[in-house]
Parts: sequence; structure tokens; C-alpha cells
Amino acid sequence: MNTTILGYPRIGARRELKFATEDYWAGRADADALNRTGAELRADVWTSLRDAGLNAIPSNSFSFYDHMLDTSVLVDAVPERYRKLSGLDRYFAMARGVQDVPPLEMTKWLDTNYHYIVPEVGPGTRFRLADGSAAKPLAEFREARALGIETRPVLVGPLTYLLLAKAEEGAPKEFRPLDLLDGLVNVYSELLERLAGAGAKWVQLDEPVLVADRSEEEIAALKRAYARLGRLTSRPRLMVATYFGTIGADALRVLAASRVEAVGLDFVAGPENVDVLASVGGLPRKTLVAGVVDGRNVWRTDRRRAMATCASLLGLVDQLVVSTSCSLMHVPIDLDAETALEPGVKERLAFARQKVGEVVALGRALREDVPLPDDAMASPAAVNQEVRERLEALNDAGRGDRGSRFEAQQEALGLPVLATTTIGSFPQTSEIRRARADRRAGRISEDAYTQVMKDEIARVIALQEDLGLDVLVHGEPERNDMVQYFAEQFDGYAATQHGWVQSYGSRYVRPPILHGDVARPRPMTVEWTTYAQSLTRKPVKGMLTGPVTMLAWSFVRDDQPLGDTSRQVALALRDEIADLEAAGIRVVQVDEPALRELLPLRDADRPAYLDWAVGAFRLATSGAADTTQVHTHMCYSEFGEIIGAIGALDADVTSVEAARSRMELVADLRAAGYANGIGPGVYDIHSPRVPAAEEIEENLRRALLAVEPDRLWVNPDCGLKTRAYPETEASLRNLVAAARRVRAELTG
Ligand code: THG
Ligand code: ZN
Repeated sequence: MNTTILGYPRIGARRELKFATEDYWAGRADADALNRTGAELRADVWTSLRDAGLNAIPSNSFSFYDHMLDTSVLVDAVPERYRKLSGLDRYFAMARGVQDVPPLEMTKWLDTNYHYIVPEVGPGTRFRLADGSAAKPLAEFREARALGIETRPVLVGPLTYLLLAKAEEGAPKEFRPLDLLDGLVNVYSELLERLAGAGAKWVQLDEPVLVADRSEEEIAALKRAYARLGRLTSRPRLMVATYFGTIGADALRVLAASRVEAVGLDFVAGPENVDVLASVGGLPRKTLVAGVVDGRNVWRTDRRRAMATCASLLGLVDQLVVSTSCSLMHVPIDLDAETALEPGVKERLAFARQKVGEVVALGRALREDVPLPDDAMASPAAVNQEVRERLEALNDAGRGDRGSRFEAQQEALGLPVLATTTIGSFPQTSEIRRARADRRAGRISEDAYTQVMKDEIARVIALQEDLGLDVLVHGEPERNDMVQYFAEQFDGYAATQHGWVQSYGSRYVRPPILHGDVARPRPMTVEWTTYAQSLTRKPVKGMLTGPVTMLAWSFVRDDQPLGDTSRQVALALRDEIADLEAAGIRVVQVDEPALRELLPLRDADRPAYLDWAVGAFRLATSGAADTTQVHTHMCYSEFGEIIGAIGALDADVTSVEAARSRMELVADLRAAGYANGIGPGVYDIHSPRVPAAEEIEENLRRALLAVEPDRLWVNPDCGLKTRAYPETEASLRNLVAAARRVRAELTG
């Protein structure tokens, strides 16, 4: 082993996996067809990695849905409710649910935009190697070998699996998934023995949880697990891979003292790994898999810097392998497929295929001790002097205190208590999608397109008037994705044509690339919003995507701190808000669904992150007049660690996902000192179910135990983009009826 990668995208260059799984789900294709597509995709990856000259090739990084879900099936951690199903149907039921059987929970994979299926375990869980000799890692190892390719099966490490699992409902309070470690390690032992029997020389065990803070008990568990696996008499060599940050010295010491043959460290997200490695005395008899090519971002590697890093590590380890920092599943597959990128931007990029080439070139340079070929110097990021000077000179007086803002807005807007609104998007009909696609392809004129959008906005405004909502929205028919829409209009951003990355299951995103200084050449939302406002006397809310979310869901330049980049985005949004105000818009919403997402994995790094994240939001919004009501919205989040930051954003109204947690968030927010308006989502929009008015009333009464009526807002828990009209209309009718009834009770 001299060059390797930790994993490769599994979705296929033309999203073959998405279409094959969706065909299977819709009954358009059978299991054989799906399995064939899977085999073709795997074969393509293995042969292309071999042909690229990589000399250690991973397997089992393929998955029909998610690698954590694969692990649950592998070790038979299948909750009772799925056991009447089998095979692929059981597998997909765990991921997506079937009638009456809800799916397993899904959550973010560490600090990425990838989502995994959360294992659900309890004291009664009995792990076993479910498919014996047909287990997926074994089957894929043999499949590759039949093609003449030796691979290194990749497994989720036992510690990571359990630390990212959750206790099943009804488990005793003191139960921790980690309690099940010994049983799980037994199964891994059996699997390793079988892999050795099948001829595997190496196995990769992914333990990314080791880059977050870990308790003594967890470090002891790590030691126990790898002592046990290390002692197996018949096993492949073990490579423990960490990524997304810096490993703890205590964890590295345990691995250094274990019989594990190789350790992977991420020198991109965790440059301090060099120091940690030195501090534990290196890995004298082990191999270091040095992640020097960024697996999570799209920039071409600075090969001289990567070589220098490798050179500085040589004395600390027995052997050095050049690798990516993490699996390449987080980046698009092939830059060569992009035909519309500006040359000055394209030459700075590398996608998965190009990154494999970089690893191979670095490995060769290192092995043969030859100098790297001279790289043509890529052009630097575009500088916008005006933006830089404005940010430098910005003298932000901030907004008035929250009490006087509240009074001013009451006066200006005249809203009732328990004011009703929606989060922003309305259902995207096929007509809207078609119009957007037709416009992109040049099949309809700009004027024809504008007319379709205006008709839709008029319809959505009329509907909201009819429903009796208090603060209206234009419905966002012109937007595909809340990040992409703004990225397309900012300077300093580029879009890809084929740059898909798996977000969860068959859902992919195409993150835009923030490559230079960000600026707003012209207003972005004013025309649509003011058109909507011209149709109603009620306030229409202007809808913007916040600076943190713009960065979290993009590939962002790495030549300056994220905080600096966030201020450029914030300034552009600040200008947009000023333009909206000047055009008569009195309510604006700056969404930050991803505020939690970029939260650093280590406690020590969190204050600095929250400082710039909150600063950027405030920079974006603090130019607003006291009479302008600033809303924000958050979702997909566990709020615990950021609850203080939500208050610090100082939005006038914050709407959050809360329906599924029975409004507990309202009390939590108040307890954390948040005193502005709160819109706890009163129903879950992630399912087509229509909530009864009584159920919404119940939620409102529960919320009112923790917040005053004039601070309570009534809204769904997220945008309505993915819903259809019939259930949306019925749900919103019940929402307004519930608000009215509770209002009537309050005013006696
Ligand atoms: N936008 C972006 N990133 C996100 C979300 C988003 N990350 C987190 C969360 N939301 C992920 N959720 C989804 C939900 C739906 C889809 C993708 C991610 C989705 N994708 C379409 C598909 O795969 O068919 C493609 C959408 C498109 O055409 O752009 O439905 O909201 N940036
Ligand atoms: Zn949301």
C-alpha cells in the first residue's frame, strides 16, 4: 500500500443509483435489475481506481441507501417492527418506512451535509452476523476479486457505530448503546475471520467519532475493542481511519499501543494531527495513512504543500501511505463532465476522479523521490475591492433594543396575538417546474416565464387571503433550491451541471461553488416580493437564505477563514434587505436551517464558530429599521448546543421545528433567555398527513404555558415545497381555525 482513498462516490456519474432505486420503489424495476445496476456501479468504480494507478482500493463503500444502515443490517440490529419483511424490502422499510411502520430516524453524518440512518438498539439487541458468508462486505470483496481486483473492505468501526446509535424507545434511562460493545465486537471478530478466509489482506475500520471530544469511558471502550480485534489469530491487517478533524491524543495513544497495523489521520480538516502525532511519539511500527488530499471540498490540491506535510511525517512512522482526508463521497464525481465553468475557476478544481489522480501523483513523487512536475499556477480567487472596503468601513450601529422594536412593529403591522404565517415556500407544482426547465433550456422567453411565475404568485396570495393567514409569502415558485437560487445571482459563485452529491438515500444536492469575493450585482428578490405585496394589504414577508446556510450548503473557498467569507455574503443580504424595505416590504425572513450543521465537533472550537456565525447573521439583518420585522427559521436541528446562539441572533421572530418534540423547545428557548417572538412549528410538514384543528390547538395551549400570546406565532414547522396542494390547503385551514379559537379563549 502506497496510495489509497478512504471511499468513492457510489451514485454513478449519471446518477444511475438514484434512478435505479426510485424505479425499484415505484415498481418499475425488480430486485434483479436493481442488483445489476449496483454491480455495474461497483465494477466501474473498482476498475477506474485500478486504471488510475491507485494501489490500495476500497470496497464496501457502495450502498443502496446508507452505510450505517448497511451496518445495522450486517449485524442484525433490526428492530422488531421490520422483521416481518426481508431482503431489500426490509432494508428500504428501515430507511423509508412502509404503511403503518415508520422508518428509522435520520440525522447528519458528523458535520457534513450527508445524512445517515440512525441505528436503534436496546438492552435486548443481540448482534449477530446476519448473512453469514453472504454478508455484504464479504460478497463485495469476492465480487471485486472475480474482476481481478484486490480490495480493502471498509467497515464502520464498532465504536463509531454505537456512539452514533440511539437507545430504542422504552429502553431504561441508564441504558447506553455503548453498553453493547462486547457483543458487537464479537460479530466484527467473526466477520474479520471470514474476510481473512476469503483472502482480504487489509480491512478499513472507520472511526470518525475519535475526532470529537471523548470521555474516559469511551477511550477505555476503544482500547477494549481494538485489543480484542488485534488479538484475533486469523484476521486481515487493520487500518483504523479517522477523519473530519484532529484525533484526541488519548485515542491516538490507544491506537499506537494496539496491534492495529495502520492509522488514518485527516491532515486537511485536522492540520494539528501533525502535532498530536509527534506528541505521542509517532507510530514507530505502523503505517500512517496520511489524508492530504481534501475529500470534502472541490479545490485542487496544493501538491507542494501536501508533499511538505508528507515529508514532515516520514520520521514519525514506519510507512506512509498517501490518501484522501475522508471518503470522496462528499464531492462530485468528475470535473471533466463540466462544460460551462469559467476556465479561471475550473482550473482551480478537482472532483473525485481528479483527486484520485492527485493521490497517485503524490504517491509516485514520494516513492521515487522525484520532484513534482511544475503545476501551471492557477489564477487566484477574484477580489472585489469595493466589497472589501465597504466591510472594512462598515460602522454598524445595530438595531434598537428589542422592547422598542416590538412596540414599533406592533404599531406598524397591527398583527393579532397568535399571528399566523408560513415558512416561505408553497408546493412546487409540475407546471412551475416545467416553466423553470423550459426557461433554462430556452424553450420559453423571459417574459413568458415571468408571467407563469406571476400567475402562480397571484394564486398563492389569493389562497392565503382566503385561508385568513396574517403574514403572507409569495411562495417561491422561482426557486429550485434556497441556496442555489441565490448562488446563481451572486458574483463569486459558480454552479455545476453534473456536480451531484448524495444528501440522503436517493436525494442528492448540487452544491454551488463559492470561489471568489461575493457581491450582489443587482437586487435578487425585490421584483417577486413587491409584486406579491401589490396584490394584498396584508404584510408580505421577503424571503432570504442566511449567510451560514449559504456556506454550509456550498463548496467554499479555503484560502480565507469562513468567517471572512460569511461577512461578504452577509453584506450582500444586508443590501437586499435595504432594497426590500425601500420597496415597501415590512417583514423579512433570513433562514438559517444549517446553523447547527457547521457547529464544530469539539466543544473548544464552538465559541469561535458561533461568534462568526451570529456575527454574520447580525451583519445581514442589523441594517433593518426597528419597524421592519426580522424573522428567521431553523430546521433539521438538535438545538441543545446552539440555543444560546439563537437568542444572540436577535431576530424579532424565530420559527423552529417543534411539532415532534411536543413544543418543548418553546420552554427551552425561554429558559435560555430568548424573549422575542417564537413560532414553534405546530404540525409536521414532512408527511402528507393533515393535522386536526384540535391537535394544533393542543400544541398552542402547550406552547402558551411557556410564552406570552403576543410573542407566540402559529406556523407549520418548515417550508411546504415538497408537499402537494390538497393536504397543504386542508392543514393551513385547520391551522388558522386553531389559532382563531385559542385567540378567542384568550380574549375571553
Ligand atoms: N438544499 C441544500 N442542501 C440541503 C437541503 C436543501 N441539505 C440538507 C437538506 N436540505 C437535505 N434535504 C434534501 C431534500 C431534498 C432533496 C435533496 C436534499 C432533493 N433533491 C432532488 C433529487 O435528488 O431528486 C434534486 C433537487 C434539484 O433538482 O436540485 O429532493 O434544501 N442545498
Ligand atoms: Zn425548515
